[in-house]
Formats: sequence, structure tokens, C-alpha cells
Amino acid sequence: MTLIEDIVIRKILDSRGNPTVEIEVYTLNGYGRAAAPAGKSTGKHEVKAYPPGGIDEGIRFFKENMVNFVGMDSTQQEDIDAMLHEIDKTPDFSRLGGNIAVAFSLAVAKAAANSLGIPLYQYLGGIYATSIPKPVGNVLGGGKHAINGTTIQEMLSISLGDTAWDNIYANSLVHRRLGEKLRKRFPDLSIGLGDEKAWVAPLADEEALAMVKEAIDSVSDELGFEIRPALDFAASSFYENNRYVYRDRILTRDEQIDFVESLVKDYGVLIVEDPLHEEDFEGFAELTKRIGHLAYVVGDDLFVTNVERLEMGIEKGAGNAILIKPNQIGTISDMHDTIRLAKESGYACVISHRSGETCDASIAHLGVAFGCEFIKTGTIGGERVAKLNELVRIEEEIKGE
Ligand code: 2PG
Ligand code: MG
Repeated sequence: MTLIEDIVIRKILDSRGNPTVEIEVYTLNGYGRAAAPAGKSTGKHEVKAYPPGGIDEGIRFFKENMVNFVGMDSTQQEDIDAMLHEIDKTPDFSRLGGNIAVAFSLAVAKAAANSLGIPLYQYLGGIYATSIPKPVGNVLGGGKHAINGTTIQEMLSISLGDTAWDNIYANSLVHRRLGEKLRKRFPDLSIGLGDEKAWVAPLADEEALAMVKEAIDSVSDELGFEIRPALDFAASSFYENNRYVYRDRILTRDEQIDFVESLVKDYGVLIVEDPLHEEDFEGFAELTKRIGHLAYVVGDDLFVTNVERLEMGIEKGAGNAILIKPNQIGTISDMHDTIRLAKESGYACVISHRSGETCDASIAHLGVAFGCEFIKTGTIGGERVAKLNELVRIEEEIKGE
């Protein structure tokens, strides 16, 4: 019943209007469909999204090798993922493309779950997968995701209310309230949105964070629960000649560490992601020593969901949390190895979207299945709310409402 009978691969559009892959897997009585997202501020050590010839070469290569999967059991996820590596034969999916690998790996898991008649989060996580990650939503940004925005790539809102609905709605209210404030602050400018539908405004970073904090505090007061700011610096994208180059200041590495520490202390920032560039394990360790008791120091480009990079970080005390992006590593099994090590080592996990997305809602299921503390997936926009709304449905099902 769970054997793979047929596979379909096609190109579809992502939220930036770029081509991405969607894969369907059919068993005798089940079906799964998954699509790959696309990063823009990608980490140097991520697997390759596509082979050198691009998406079409990857699709051609996948089609040539698809026959290997027909007849395999969709419930044997580790075998499926091992076969993806066997076919590709490179350490970084540079023949098949990590985006094709991840779409297939996820589509197989969905087909297995569907064949067994259970939801994906339960299939992958079991009956004890019952905790809902807190949503972390991008409300203002810049970096590589927008022209003329802040240097820090993302300023986000983390709502810490009781239910998924309370939290996703609170984050969307923060987004709205911030928009009102920006329109007042810049009456003659039309304020736009970046790749993840966060506001883009010509503000220096600290001033922007102060406005985000005001919006957060006003929504928190109104709703009566805690909401905290978060930052994704994506620091590699403004690290030039050993300096962190902001629109209003240029900082050495030590000054950057001081700056991040001061933002955490002055604005109650709960998560700082990639506060230093992607090779600076020592800097991450120093910062974790200083603010690890107050905030989550998250490695995204630093760890790239890779178990070996995470091991290096654990040895050095770099960070206390990890971003998990399935297409950074290419398969569910590899991602699971990384999450397992993170949990054993006391690192918190943030399951995450990419800046280019589709309406695929898998990460909501993955976040619940693997007990991630947080889910980073935007605040508004169809491709973002697809995942947030799925979280609401999952919570309803778990609570038996
Ligand atoms: C990040 C992500 C998602 P991208 O840096 O965390 O917000 O951006 O997908 O462009 O790497
Ligand atoms: Mg990031």
C-alpha cells in the first residue's frame, strides 16, 4: 500500500516569480506533493540548490534516475534519502540539486503519511509530537531582501501567547501597527514591502528597531501577553574587509559583539540570528557567553542545518540555537540528524522558511513533528500565511477541538 508507484516533477513559480520545483509521489492509495523554496542570502556551506546548468539540468537528471525510486517503500524515509545521496554522488547535491532532493524527500514523507491516513506531523513525530512552535514573524527588513531597507536583514516579532492563533494574529497586528507608524514617520514616501512582506523603510538600524519595539509593546499591552523582538542580522551579507558595514556605522568584530549585546539589553531582543559572519565560530562563542542567558544566539549561515557544522559549534560553545531549513541540507533524514544533535546538546531549534517561498506548508508539520521551539515564516502574504494557518489547524487537531 505504501510502495511508490509513480513520480511527477514540474516547474512552478515561487513568491519572487522565479521557477522552482514541485514533485508528486503516488502510492497505491496515497499521494504527496511538495515544493522547494529558495534562499537569497544563502550560506556558503549550504548544499547546492541546483546543478551548474540550473533547474532544467537538475530536472533532467532526476527524471533519468526516477526509476530507482519506483517500487521503494515510501515509509522507509532513510532508505529514500540514502538513495538520493547514492544517485547524486557528491557531498553537496551538486548534480541533482538540494532543492530537487528536498522536494522529493518531503513528497515521499507526505505520500507515506497520506497512505497511512495520518497527518504529516504525526507520521514523522509520533503521538508525543504535541507542542506547537512559537511563530517568529518578519515585520521590517532590508539586507539582501530589499533595496534601501535596514542593513540588518530582518526585524521580527515573537508572540508568546497561549495559542497558535493568538500568536500569529498578534504578529500580524504588529506588522500592521508598524505600517501605521511608518506612514506617519514618512508622510511623503510610499513605504514598500520586501521579499518576505516585511516593511522596507529608509531607517538606520537602531531607529528601526526602536519603532518595531514600540509597535510590539503597543500590541502586547492591548492583547495582554508577552511579545518580544528578534533580529536576523544575516551578518555575512554586510561583512566587508573584516568590518561590519552598516548604513550609518562601520564596526570591527569586537564592536559588532558590543553592539549586538547592547541591542539585546536595551530592547529585550529574544533572538539574534547570524549576528556575526558565517565563519566566526569564536565570535559566536564570545557573544553566547555574554548574552546566552538572555537571548537565543542562532546560527543560520553558520550551521546551514549541517550536523558537522553544528558539531563544530557545540565544541566551541558557539550559539545556543540553530535555524533549520530543510533545503540547506537536502533531505528530511539529514535535517533530523541535525535536530537530534541540537536537542541532545541543549540547542533550541527554529524551523524556517526561505525568502522565496511557495504555498507548501510542510514546515509547520516539521516544526511540530521535531519539537522545534520556534517557527520563522513571516507574518503576512499568501505563501507565509499558508504555513501559519496550517499551524492553527494542527493545533486544533492536537487539542481535539
Ligand atoms: C534567512 C532567510 C529566511 P534566505 O536568512 O534566515 O528569512 O533568508 O532564505 O534569503 O536565506
Ligand atoms: Mg537567516
